[in-house]
Amino acid sequence: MQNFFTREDVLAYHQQGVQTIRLDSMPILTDLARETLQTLGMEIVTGAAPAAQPASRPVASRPAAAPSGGGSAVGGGYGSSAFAAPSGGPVTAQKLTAPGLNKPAFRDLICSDKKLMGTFIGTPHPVMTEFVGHFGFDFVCIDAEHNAMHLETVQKMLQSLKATPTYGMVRIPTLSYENVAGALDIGADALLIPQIRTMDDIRRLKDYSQYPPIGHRGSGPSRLWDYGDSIIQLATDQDINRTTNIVVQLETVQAVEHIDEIVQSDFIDMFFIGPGDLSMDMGIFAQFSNPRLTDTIMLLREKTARAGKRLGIFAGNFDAARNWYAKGFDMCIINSELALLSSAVAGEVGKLRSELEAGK
Ligand code: 3PY
Ligand code: MG
Repeated sequence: MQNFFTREDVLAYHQQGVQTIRLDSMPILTDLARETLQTLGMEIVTGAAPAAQPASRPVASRPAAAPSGGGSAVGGGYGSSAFAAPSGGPVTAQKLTAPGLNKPAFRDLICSDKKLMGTFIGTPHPVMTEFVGHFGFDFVCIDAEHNAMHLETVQKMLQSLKATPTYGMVRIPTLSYENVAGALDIGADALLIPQIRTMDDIRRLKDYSQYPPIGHRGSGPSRLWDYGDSIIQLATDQDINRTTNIVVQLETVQAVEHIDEIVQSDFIDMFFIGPGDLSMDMGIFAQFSNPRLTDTIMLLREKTARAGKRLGIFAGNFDAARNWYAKGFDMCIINSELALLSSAVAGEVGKLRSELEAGK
């Protein structure tokens, strides 16, 4: 029977100060175990243990009742490795999630000085998401605000990105506990929060998105925690709330009025201007060259920069994105996959038809 070796196993050795783990034979490593070994500079070697090595493996957490006869128990859920007492014994938990590309945390990008590029996904289907996931964007933003997709669909779309180099941000439809905690639990790499208006909205967002003692987000064996396999991190990582990436939209007059307070929110990693709704709220819908709008956008740019916050903006096309990057913006969401498709086709069908008809 081949053993599986999970992140919790690595952490258990690490807590005992072991850097080089000696085992009789090489176990199957889950991708999280491999990542953790790498991060902690640890290694597994096979062969006889020197006298100083612990004789048995310090298993952090195993299923309480492993099947008899040496059968392999499947990890995941509260009944699995996550909360069982350290007890030693054979490693039997198996990771349920398929291995994906070894991407660094999205946080490393969001908090870097890299100019980020993404597009909205409006088609509620994993095939389109996966397809766009190979275009070279840093991320796609699954837009559940303006499209008919609920968490079940969004989860499948996020799963489809796992084998692409692209991250999955999710724009939730409204500010509610179900949407914020739910989208994080299904594994969104970042959340985009629309229609924020007041400091009360900001306080609610903080409460829903952060684990205690900062907020009241509930913990559970969700996809985010490998269905329970890696939920022990909630106990071992004192700074676990910092793994949550929150991007807040500035697209209302009220948000502009409260900007000095809003930019001080420490749990927000980036802001994002929605020029469509902002112009709508200002009574000048889609007048994108109106100085009232452009001055407001640049005021928001100045205020966020002064507070040391990164700022993104919606761009209608690639030229608009070039323009915003040149003005110091850190991230652009360049329209949507449907708009990009439409612009590739626009005029071409009619042009070819006219040519064919002219040649008759
Ligand atoms: C807006 O322009 O209102 C947006 O939300 C763009 O994403
Ligand atoms: Mg908007």
